[in-house]
Amino acid sequence: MSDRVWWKEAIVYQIYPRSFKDSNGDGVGDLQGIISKLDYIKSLGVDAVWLNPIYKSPNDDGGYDISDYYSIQPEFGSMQDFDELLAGLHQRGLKLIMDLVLNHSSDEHPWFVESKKSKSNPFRDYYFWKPGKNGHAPNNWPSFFGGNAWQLDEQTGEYYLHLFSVKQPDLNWENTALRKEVHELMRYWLKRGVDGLRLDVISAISKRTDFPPTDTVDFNETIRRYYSNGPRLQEFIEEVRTKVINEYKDVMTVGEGPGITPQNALDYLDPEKGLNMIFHFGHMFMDQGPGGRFDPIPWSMTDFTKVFKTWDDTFAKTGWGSIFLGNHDFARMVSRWGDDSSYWRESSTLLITLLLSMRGTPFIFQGDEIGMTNTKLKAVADSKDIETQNGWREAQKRGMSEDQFLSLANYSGRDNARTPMQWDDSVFGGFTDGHPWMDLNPNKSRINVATQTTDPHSILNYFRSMTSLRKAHPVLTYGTYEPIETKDDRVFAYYRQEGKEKYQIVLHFSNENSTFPIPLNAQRLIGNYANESLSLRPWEATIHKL
Ligand code: ISL
Ligand code: CA
Repeated sequence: MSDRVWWKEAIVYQIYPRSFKDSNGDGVGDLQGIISKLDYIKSLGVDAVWLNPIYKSPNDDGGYDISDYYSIQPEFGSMQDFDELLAGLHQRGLKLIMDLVLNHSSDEHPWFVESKKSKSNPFRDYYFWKPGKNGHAPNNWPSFFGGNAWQLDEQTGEYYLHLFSVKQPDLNWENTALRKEVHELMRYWLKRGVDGLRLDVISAISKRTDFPPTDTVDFNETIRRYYSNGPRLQEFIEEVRTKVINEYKDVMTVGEGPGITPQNALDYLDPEKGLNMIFHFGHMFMDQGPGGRFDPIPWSMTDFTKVFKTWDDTFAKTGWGSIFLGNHDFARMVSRWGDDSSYWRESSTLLITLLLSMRGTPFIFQGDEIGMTNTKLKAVADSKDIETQNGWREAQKRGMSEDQFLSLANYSGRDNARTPMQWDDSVFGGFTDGHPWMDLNPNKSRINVATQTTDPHSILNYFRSMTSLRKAHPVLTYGTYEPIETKDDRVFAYYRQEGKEKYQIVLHFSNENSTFPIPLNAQRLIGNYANESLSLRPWEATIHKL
């Protein structure tokens, strides 16, 4: 167990501030709200908090469109509130990871406002501008949020690149002055005492500046081949690491890596020159067809378990993995991988067992510790997400009905993850005293923190037991990962081992019964059913020390 560092041992709790806790009755979660819940966060047994973006933003894409990297979104509070939050976390021994969005800015950022003014503006080159081709966009790149990724600007008659929404123009990292600005803003937050950075779509910061047209209709393939892993990626990351990150002690970096593959992931993770970790989407994109998020395809348990093996093998060489089963961009983990009706408790706790017994730093999304589930939009107009709104616009062009589209959005849309946190069974779930910016999931009266706090068998209390178990047995953090072959593909089983210390984890992804041998003399450390049994019950999860 050499090479011990805090971020390998940390369990990270992800907070979507808009939906966590409102302190002043305007219906929007805020920093004072988070401050009021710090003891709750600490009680979970986690070590760090990752905050989704809290910077000034027109909020076209949930704050991922930043108009000022140096100030706090007024709805969320002030810089003073931020310092208070940071101090409050540190007092409790918790670290803070900030989310920096550096692949693009808001179109309302002063850089873009300038850049738009004329072809000769000094900020022109901070973004990607191109003339059209025969009256059309410069190439056929599709945007993540539907439509073409180039937008015509009437004033100068050129197009700018926006891989995400039209209000998120891509920043041009080829420009040295822009890169200096980026380094400066990172220093600003690190100087304030932030412990780590999550770098949004870091895989896309280096563009193929000849902008070759994509020749595939498969969106995720386009991400892999055209948007990610560009020619200067390693150089840009190395510059960030050596000129900025290394100036501060013990700072952790985790990149978000849509489009990375096991073959190129390690390019990001050089111990001296790279990031510490990168989120891959092996399992998250598994059920997406060529059309991406709103084009679901079936997935199998074999595909699912293979992802963990492939990626553990990758990071076993160098680097370090990160484990997550949901976040603010995807469906709720229990609705997606578990059974959120008949076996809601069992499958939630099974997924928690998986998350906290894998090699790699676990990231848990707010609400998953109480088994929050997907919500149901009744009309597309109820969606608060630009991806869903735009997806519907595109779907209509293909002749889809609203009901058809809603079934897709309710399966995989981002609104599912973004409903307000369910603190208690009151009208607005204890999230706000005012009117919430987004409807709560109606199941808040059944699924909430208050009820689960007092129930010893709750998902919440199981989560706490799992975090302390992981801490008590460092082999669950550092030990090797070895999948066990099983006859029943609904049984996901593996060993974690270091030297003579060995653990067996068995996770039964099914509503039926099954069996799996437990070696004699094995000691059961935890399980999501009260007693041991010779058979495997629906969604049973166990950890044994061998
Ligand atoms: O969710 C996805 C698939 O549709 C991902 O591809 C996701 O859009 C992608 O990983 C980028 O996500 C990040 O950057 C976006 C922002 O909307 C997401 O919330 C953020 O996590 C643009 O900044
Ligand atoms: Ca508020």
